[in-house]
Amino acid sequence: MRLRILTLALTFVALGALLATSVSAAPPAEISCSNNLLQNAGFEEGSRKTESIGTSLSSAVGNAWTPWLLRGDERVNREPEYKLEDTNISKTRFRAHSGRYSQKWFTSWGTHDAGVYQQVQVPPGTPLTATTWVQVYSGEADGFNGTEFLSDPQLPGKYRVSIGIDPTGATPPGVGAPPPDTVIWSEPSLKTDDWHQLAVSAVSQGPAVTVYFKGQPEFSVKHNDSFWDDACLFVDPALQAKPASAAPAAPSTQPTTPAAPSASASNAVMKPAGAGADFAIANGRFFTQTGAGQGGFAVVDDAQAKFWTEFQRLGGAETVGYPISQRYERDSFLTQAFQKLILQWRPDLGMVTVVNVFDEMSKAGLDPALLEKYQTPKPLANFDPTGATWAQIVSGRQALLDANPAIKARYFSVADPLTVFGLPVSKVEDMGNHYALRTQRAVFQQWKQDMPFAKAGEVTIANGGDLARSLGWLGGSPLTPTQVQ
Ligand SMILES: [Ca+2]
Repeated sequence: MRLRILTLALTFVALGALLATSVSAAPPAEISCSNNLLQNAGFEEGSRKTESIGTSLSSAVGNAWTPWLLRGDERVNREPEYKLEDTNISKTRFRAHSGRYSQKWFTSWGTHDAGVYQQVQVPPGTPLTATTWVQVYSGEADGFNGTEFLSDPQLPGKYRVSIGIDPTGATPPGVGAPPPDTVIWSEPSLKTDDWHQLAVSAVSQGPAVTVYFKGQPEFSVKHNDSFWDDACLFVDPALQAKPASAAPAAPSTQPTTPAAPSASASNAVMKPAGAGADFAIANGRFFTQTGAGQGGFAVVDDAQAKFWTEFQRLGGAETVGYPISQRYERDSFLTQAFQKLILQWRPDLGMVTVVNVFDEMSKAGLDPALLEKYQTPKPLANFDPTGATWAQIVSGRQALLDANPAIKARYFSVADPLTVFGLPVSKVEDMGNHYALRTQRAVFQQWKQDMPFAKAGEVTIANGGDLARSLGWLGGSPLTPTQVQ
């Protein structure tokens, strides 16, 4: 204890020297929210205890959000406690930006490097802006003025807050791990007490982006609390019309597409908005759409395997997706991962088979993550009748599609749905803003409302290969693109 008092006293001396240089940035214009892609953005839709996913304290986090934090010692990077602030019972100042609740995390006499995140599915190449309102209460003294608690200006915690977007949709591997290096962060704000808005912009690179909040006090004072409310993630077409540096709080560098080689004038396959070029190479084709500006992946026929022939036979990019890996060996078969399907060359058959990627992720224990992060229904257990023939199993499984004619029509829209999608493995489930049905190799989503990438009523197919990569199931596979000269 004596050591701690000494440490605090030294901290205060250092703080006094820093006060003179304290500055505050001019507040930016308020950014309004429309067509919010975040769930539970105002923290009014319930919370859950998070001990089961790795927090050690009795923390609770708003539904649809996941905590992240670094673990240090009791004073530096201490694990914060997460709570929903309930302004109906709060005796402090008004700590919800709107509604009844805000998300709060805090440490007492400790710093932290922590926050929450939420992953959102968007198509690659989508320009996005994320915003949130935040309020900070930080300092050594309680600062109670009779009606509310105010931050201590004499001995502040120098509590920095920022918002980030990971354009690749990556998430930390677990509680205790930092956000990925790929996150683009807003400039940290040091403002205390008043609600103010943070903003950051990015263009999505994969099938999802992840929105992060971060609180990071510098000094281990008594109060290091932050409150977060009314977040928003929206498609921001303005980002495409002006340079990145002109956008509010935009990253200084945007992903760039390498100079297209002359061959790019050849026939292009179907490509999503914002995608780069693909072009013919010997015995196949080279795709830069999934190279994140760092090159691309070849799909070719050679003496070992005929991925290019098979890619075309299965319907090309529309059905298979663009390649997201080099060739690699899995289960002793030569394998290549694409956005939608993962293909394995079978020399015994002279053709590829499609990996049952959702069945495999289920075996790997990823059903909870698939449900939480991608609203993928859990598979049915013991569904097929004992002793059923293959034809009876197929018939019974495909009858699950009858619950949603639009999803059923999309499933049967390909020539060989069993090969491309596999058997249905879930019922049609209501996921809030869409209905979802899971198959062995794909997830079908019918949207209830207009989305940036789909009209209300439209059915889209989640990219199984991309989800597998995002959840780490492709870990160890060669995912680095080949450079383009
Ligand atoms: Ca609220």
